[in-house]
Amino acid sequence: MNNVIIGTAGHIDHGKTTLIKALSGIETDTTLEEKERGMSINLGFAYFDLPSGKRCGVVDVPGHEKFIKNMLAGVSGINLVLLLVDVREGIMPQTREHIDILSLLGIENYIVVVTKIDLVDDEYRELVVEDIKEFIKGTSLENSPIIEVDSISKKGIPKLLETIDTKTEDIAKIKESKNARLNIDRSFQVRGFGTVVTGTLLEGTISVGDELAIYPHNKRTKVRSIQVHSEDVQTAFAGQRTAINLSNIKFEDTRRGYTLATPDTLTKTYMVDTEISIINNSEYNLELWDRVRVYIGTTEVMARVVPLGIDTLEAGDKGFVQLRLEEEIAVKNYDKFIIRTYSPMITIGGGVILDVNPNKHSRFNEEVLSKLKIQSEGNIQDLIANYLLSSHSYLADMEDISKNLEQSEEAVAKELSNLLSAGSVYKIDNQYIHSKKYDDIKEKMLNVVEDYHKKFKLKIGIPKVELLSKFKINSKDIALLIELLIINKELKITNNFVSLWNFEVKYDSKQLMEKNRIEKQLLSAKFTPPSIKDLTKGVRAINEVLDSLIGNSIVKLDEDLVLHMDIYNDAVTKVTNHFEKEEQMTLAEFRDMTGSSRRYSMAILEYMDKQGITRRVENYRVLNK
Ligand SMILES: Nc1nc2c(ncn2[C@@H]2O[C@H](COP(=O)(O)OP(=O)(O)OP(=O)(O)O)[C@@H](O)[C@H]2O)c(=O)[nH]1
Ligand SMILES: [Mg+2]
Repeated sequence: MNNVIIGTAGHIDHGKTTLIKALSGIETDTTLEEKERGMSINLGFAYFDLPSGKRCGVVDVPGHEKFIKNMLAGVSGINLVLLLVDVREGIMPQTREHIDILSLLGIENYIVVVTKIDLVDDEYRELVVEDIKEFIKGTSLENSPIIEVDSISKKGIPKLLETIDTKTEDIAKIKESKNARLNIDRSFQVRGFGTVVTGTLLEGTISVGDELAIYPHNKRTKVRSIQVHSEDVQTAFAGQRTAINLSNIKFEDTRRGYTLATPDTLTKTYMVDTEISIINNSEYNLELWDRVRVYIGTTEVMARVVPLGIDTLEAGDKGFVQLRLEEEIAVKNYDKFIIRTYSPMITIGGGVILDVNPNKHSRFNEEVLSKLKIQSEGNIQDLIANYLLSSHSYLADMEDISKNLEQSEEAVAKELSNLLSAGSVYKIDNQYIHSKKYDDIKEKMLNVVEDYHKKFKLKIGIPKVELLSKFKINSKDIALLIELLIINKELKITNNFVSLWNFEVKYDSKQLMEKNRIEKQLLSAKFTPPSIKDLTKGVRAINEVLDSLIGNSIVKLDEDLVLHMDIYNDAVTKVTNHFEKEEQMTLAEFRDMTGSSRRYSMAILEYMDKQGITRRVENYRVLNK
């Protein structure tokens, strides 16, 4: 792992800032107030090099319980935590609260640092270390190394550096992502430069010149320059502490809590479905309409609680909750957050977002609960099926799926092929549809076609454009769905008329007689057919028979003229042959080829133009390529 961000944690005055100074030489308590009061109020930032040469970024957090909000803004993006314990005091309230918060956020890598060992004797120190070991049993810190230091004389610091080096070797690689995201933890104005924001780049890369969006207001900005650990760089990578100089943006539009990200990659929302865990020793429960503080990324918002499938979440419980937020946030599925009570402010739990864009649910809806369960378990195959089933459109392509589920296209492709062979999903032209949605659209479509057949018994089918117009689905998707139904032998298409797969026009004997007569007459008339009026003698029943043959054995050239299909095909062959030798064809040439008149030739060629076979240029025609 190349980029490591180390965070501090621990009770007030336990020596976090002093340790960071011992490691990096950087004093992170920078404000006058911090210096005068001898405590950290806001986040501090530093960096240092490990014995292996690796450079680490550091976020130093305040320990005072009043500033937990700042501490929470600092932990976004941290991958190793130094949990500090003052040897004279042992585990204290904020030691516990920080451990709770970090565990709820899913942070897995810790080093416990026992500080101020110069102030006690060896026996006392050993007792405290034993106590700490006892305390971390069963927590996410169990098995973490415990290092003892005196940050003033730097005793134990080399050992700590070595331990950090080994610890950071096996930290899992940050998830690859094309899209950049950085939760802003500071923003300031630099004379002559304009606006600068800082934060840990959580995913993706940011390069000079990139156009990015600031969420949640979604204003666009451009990257003018980038610094990583005080050095100018062209590109910042995921996992780096980054300072970005932005152009085209007002300073007021950047502040802690906002997010800098690739445009159109986060969802702005006032409501999220989540799974929340309540800490084991919480004195507070979560009940319907409780007002809580939600800390997500570097922001804090108020929210109302709507438990789903459960009435109350008590200490140690884990359950689904819809959060109704009082301000808009911009997030992704699987983002983690912390919940604190409104007043007094106490950490009671934390969770993960399962749906960034849900509806309001009735609280005990089985379908909703089972979907959330699938989201929570995170099995990719189920997630894909879930997504295809609940997305607003019928069809989705691979890019769409992998973007929404934040999975690689490779993983999605593998699972899709499993779903295809299991028959849970259908594929058409690189688009996928869930079998339940397929069944739904199939039923609707077959009903429309069947109704048409009932109404127009002698017509070979419903014109395709008419069928398309019956559905309020974008025309490209509906055309693909028709194609899929044809492939699956539910529908068939003849010259742009759609019918049920098994449908055949059935004539009675009288109609059959008329059919034969019309076809024979048209065949023998070749390129000079009688008009429709002459063929039907204006009789409605005959007209119906003639109508039924359109697209089948005859071609309708215009309102007056029809041609036998064989004759028309013959004309097409003649024209194609002509263009094998010639570039152009005049109306007269066509007339001579077919032995017809000018009037007929014009109608036939105009029809061929409409069919896209030929194209008119000035007073001649060319092959339409
Ligand atoms: N003797 C001794 N003093 C220490 C050591 N580490 C810290 N101190 C002192 O302990 C006091 C508090 O240290 P800080 O580093 O400010 O503590 P902190 O954890 O950053 O405090 P907050 O940020 O306010 O939570 C300071 O006076 C330090 O000089 C140590 O290892 N040995
Ligand atoms: Mg401090």
